[in-house]
Amino acid sequence: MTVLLVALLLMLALLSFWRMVKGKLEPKPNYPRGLSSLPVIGSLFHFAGHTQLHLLFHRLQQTYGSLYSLYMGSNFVVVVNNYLHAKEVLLKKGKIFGGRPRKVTTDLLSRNGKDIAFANYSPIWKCQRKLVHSALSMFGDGSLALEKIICQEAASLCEILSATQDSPLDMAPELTRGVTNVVCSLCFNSSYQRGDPEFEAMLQYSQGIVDTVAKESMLDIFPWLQFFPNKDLALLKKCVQVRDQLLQQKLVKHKEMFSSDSVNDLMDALLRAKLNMENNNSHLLPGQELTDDHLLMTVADIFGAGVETTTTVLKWTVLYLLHYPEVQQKIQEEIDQELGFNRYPLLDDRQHLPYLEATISEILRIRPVAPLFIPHEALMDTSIGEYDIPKGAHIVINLWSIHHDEKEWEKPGEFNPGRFLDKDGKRIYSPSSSYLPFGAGVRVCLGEVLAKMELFLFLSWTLQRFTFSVPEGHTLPEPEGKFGVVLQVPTFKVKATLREAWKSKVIDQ
Ligand code: PLO
Repeated sequence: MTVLLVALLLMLALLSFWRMVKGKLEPKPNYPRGLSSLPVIGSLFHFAGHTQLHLLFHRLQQTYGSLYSLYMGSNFVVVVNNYLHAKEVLLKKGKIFGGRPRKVTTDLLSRNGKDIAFANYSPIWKCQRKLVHSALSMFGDGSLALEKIICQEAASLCEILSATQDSPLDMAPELTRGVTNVVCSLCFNSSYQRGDPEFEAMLQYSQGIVDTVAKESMLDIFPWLQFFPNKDLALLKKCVQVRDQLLQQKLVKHKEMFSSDSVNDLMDALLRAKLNMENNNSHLLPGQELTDDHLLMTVADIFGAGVETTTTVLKWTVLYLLHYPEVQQKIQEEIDQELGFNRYPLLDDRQHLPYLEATISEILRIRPVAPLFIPHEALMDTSIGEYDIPKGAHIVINLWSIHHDEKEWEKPGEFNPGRFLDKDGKRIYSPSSSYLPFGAGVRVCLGEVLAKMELFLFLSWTLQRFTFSVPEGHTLPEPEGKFGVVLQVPTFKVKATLREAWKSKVIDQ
């Protein structure tokens, strides 16, 4: 008996010794330095009172360095504030970091990730992206059609500005309608008139979605909250329902009118691809077919992204022009010199208007559309720099920090379009690689070309004809954005004054 006991004790001692040795031989994973955390809530107590997450994450670098980790509830999150690490995640290891964390709000928005922006990396996702990419180049970049559509919308915006001239105007809905009509032509081959009730409904639901989705809210951190009454969740559900009804109507109409010989918009292109895939069903694996849900959610993404992002940048630009009238004047002088007053701007003029192009680049730097992008998820154990990253970690890339890095940008807080110009002021270039307004890698923005076309045309058209200023009795709007899925611009009014040379002219296209 005693022999047995001694043998047992000896075995236990050996086992623990072996474990200790093994522990020493196998080093602990070297995770990025972490914020302190508590069970259940994780590191959330560091966030108390902070709604501007991008600014908080930027500031935390002072204590924790540019790459650090924290717990959002029980999720392990790595925050990347440096562009070299960001490029490692997005470009070098793009596929490994190509996942998206599942969230209550984005699952609701995208029918459990059947869209592009919030869906995981998968064969069907790659197919959706490819389809959208080729549709965009078919209707957009490759042809003159889109340029014409944007110019039409820019002209209609100018008409509204001249009709409301000199009286204070909230430009937001007007800009949104212009941009919406461009995306509407692309997606559905249709457009909205001013005051169209469907457009008003769209404005409302879209705002509701922007206010509630993907902003690291408690609902996303603690998914069980969805089973309790929650104001944000109720609003999101209502808005998604309105959006889905509108989309469903469009799908039904497109199906009725569909002919594979005449593909006029993105919805037609997706319908054709779906039919083609069904006809060659030998290639279809279960769970990999393009369903109606995939189709609707893809269009919803392109539509939502197309509207919300470009409109936001246009609003930021007008806001900054109010703060910097000298920049506005310089853009106008350049337009006057290169184009004069007898013709309207075209895409070909981009190369001749470097100061306007530099202004757009600077706006995208100083007020990035998505300051934290959309979080990525590591699909396997991997690393960033010298640090280990476990499978399932959420990666938040802080584009705000990348665009405000003092080692990369001179006085990053200052608005200075000139930084994007060579010393003769004739050519646009990026003085630093710490600049990723459209992201990079496998999930790079699909709409970059379209967005740049729209920004250039809307701004050159309006600034050729009008000067923006703060209306009498109004104050300059603060350039503070509100953090969310996009960095939201405050509401403000402008006075648009028709420039001297245009007073005797009619705006025609
Ligand atoms: C904007 C509100 C819409 O109603 C739905 C929508 C769809 C796609 C989202 C977009 C919103 C916000 C900006 C997003 C875009 C996909 C890619 C883009 C997140 C929520 C960015 C900036 O990454």
